[in-house]
Amino acid sequence: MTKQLNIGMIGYGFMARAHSNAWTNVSHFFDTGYRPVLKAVAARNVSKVRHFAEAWGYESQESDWRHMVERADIDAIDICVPNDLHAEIAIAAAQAGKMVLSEKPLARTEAEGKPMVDAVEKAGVANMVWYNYRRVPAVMLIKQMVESGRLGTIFHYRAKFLQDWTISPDVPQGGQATWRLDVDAAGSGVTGDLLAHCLDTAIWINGGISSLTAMTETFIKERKDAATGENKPVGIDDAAAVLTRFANGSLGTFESTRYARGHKAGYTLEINGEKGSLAWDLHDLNRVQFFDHSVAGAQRGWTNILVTDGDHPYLGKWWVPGLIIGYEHSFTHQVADFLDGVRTSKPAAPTFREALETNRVCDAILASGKSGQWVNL
Ligand code: 4PW
Repeated sequence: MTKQLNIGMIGYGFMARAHSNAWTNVSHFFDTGYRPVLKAVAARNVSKVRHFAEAWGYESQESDWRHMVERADIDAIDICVPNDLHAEIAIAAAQAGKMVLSEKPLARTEAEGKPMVDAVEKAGVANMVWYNYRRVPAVMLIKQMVESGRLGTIFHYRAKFLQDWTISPDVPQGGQATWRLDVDAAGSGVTGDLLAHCLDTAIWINGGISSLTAMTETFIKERKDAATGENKPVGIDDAAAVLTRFANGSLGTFESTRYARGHKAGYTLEINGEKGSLAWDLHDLNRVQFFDHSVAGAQRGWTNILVTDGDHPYLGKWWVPGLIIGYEHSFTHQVADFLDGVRTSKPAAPTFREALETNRVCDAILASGKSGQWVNL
């Protein structure tokens, strides 16, 4: 019998829309045993939260997330607010016995994330961090191909996440749309916001990172505070380039920046192994590029796997073979896996504990960016 699961959303920004869409759609396509209900949304700005509630069909609204966490009719709290609020909300929600889902990164630092892990584990509540790119079918297929040995020994893992939206010095820091530039709210710049995705995918596919060295830069040193209009120093990293060694012996290179003119969300990855290579590009997200060295002679070369068939990860739940899906589906897949995890008591990854590792690596990148030294993890 399908059970109702009442969702309490905190926040009304871009990510709250992506998550609300997933909660709304999941039971139309996936049989998880649960039917999420958009029960309440909380945020301080009463008129904006009302507008959001109406647009998405939330049954009620709260102006203080604390009230929502205390409500008996809420089963799961979904945190879609700036990073500095994740810990306090997640810990309160876990203590109130709610399932907790947090937008990435788990926290601003590993130290801030650790009590969140302790809280959800002590309370025994289901928990997950929204690293959604794992749930792109093509990325999941890459994971399956690597695991099944199609590449053999892995030599290189390479990933980039490129944007260009902060090149103008007129972009302020702080505030609704630009909190990602305020170090107090975000904890870091591209490292926690963009590289964290690349690292999460990399660790999931290729295993743990054992050491790294990083170069980070803040190109624009002062920006206006969105609230006061005063100039203040910029504390985030605008760009990061990282060299890593993985525990399996392979080498990693990672780059993220918000200063790559022309790029808006340029997430690409490539893996090179003894028997072949695999590559993926977010802007062509239904395709995997595969070089299979076992193909003989003249026919050997890069080929396309169009990930649109019923036997590809998640695809059998959507349309007829050959039809494509998009960014938003990765969130629906993550919700489906989360609900399956609740039903089977096999938690969907990444749990808070698993996502803490990405925070640990991010901390090491920022430390190495400052010191110029290699860091052992
Ligand atoms: O999590 C990331 C965001 O903060 C996203 O995946 C892309 O980059 C889109 O917005 C930012």
